[in-house]
Amino acid sequence: MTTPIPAEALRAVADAGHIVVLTGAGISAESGIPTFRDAIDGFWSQYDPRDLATPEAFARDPELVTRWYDMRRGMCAAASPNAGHQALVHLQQQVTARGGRFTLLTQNIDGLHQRAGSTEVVELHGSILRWRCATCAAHPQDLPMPLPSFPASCACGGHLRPGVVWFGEALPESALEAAVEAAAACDLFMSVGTSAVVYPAAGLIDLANDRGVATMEVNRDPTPLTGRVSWALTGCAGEVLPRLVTP
Ligand code: BJW
Ligand code: ZN
Repeated sequence: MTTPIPAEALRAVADAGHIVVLTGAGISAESGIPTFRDAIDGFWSQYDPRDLATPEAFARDPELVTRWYDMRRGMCAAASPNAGHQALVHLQQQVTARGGRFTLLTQNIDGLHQRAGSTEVVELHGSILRWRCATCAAHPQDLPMPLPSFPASCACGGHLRPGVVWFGEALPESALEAAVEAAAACDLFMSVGTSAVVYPAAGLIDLANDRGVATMEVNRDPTPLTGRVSWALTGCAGEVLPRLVTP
């Protein structure tokens, strides 16, 4: 179900001086990438993603965790940005053209915002497209798809791991600092396609809510934020965002 968009919400997007958008896996769902908490069919349905996205899982079973990430890397590389990603490119252009500021924070690791044309994207949870050695931190270039072995080896003998942030790991310092600064300064915070349960990203909206500035959610389903935003817009990001942002 897609709700009508209140005129005040449209005005807030059209008039805000500094917009922060925080995206989650829901915005890439319409590109065919399963969300983090969606079940993946077949072999991988027996695993809970929360049990694989940890340093402990990688230490315990590097082959399994590397296979899971390499399969998902293939899905991300094969996907294309959708109307939701494109609407945020238009929004960035419009806000910038009127002399305002636009900050795109994403929890997504798929690189689709950048491929759509968004610039200065703040990747809070890293990228599945960049890998590094878990031992010496070397960054291999041009990783073959699929990887040649599971786990894949570095010249130093260590294992390669995806450049994502696992549960229990710190977010990249510069990304978190940029996110906190922007959320504390914006006059409209939009949360798009995220279940809003993973911290510290889920807490960023409080930096806007606590100052009494406008907040908005765009999501297919209710989340812990739904009752706490100025406008909760129900629907798919690829349908709602283009209606919020007329090109
Ligand atoms: C649509 C749609 C459509 C579908 N249109 N909508 C405070 C309280 C409690 C716990 C903690 C806390 N602070 C920290 C923690 C611990 C932990 C945490 O938050 N746990 C909670 C789960 C309880 N956080 C951490 O461990 C973080 N690290 C940390 O805090 O470090 C501290 C530290 C400091 C110094 C030194 C050391 C440590 C790290 C969190 C990293 C999260 N990483 C992951 C995995 C990335 C790699 C991978 O993908 O495998 O990031 S977890 C996973 O969740 C992924 C996502 O980015 C993230 C958020 O998920 P997202 O994007 O919201 O997706 P879904 O699937 O949950 O939701 C999709 C939504 O879209 C749904 O709502 C759908 O309805 C909707 N939807 N189709 C619109 N078409
Ligand atoms: Zn190495």
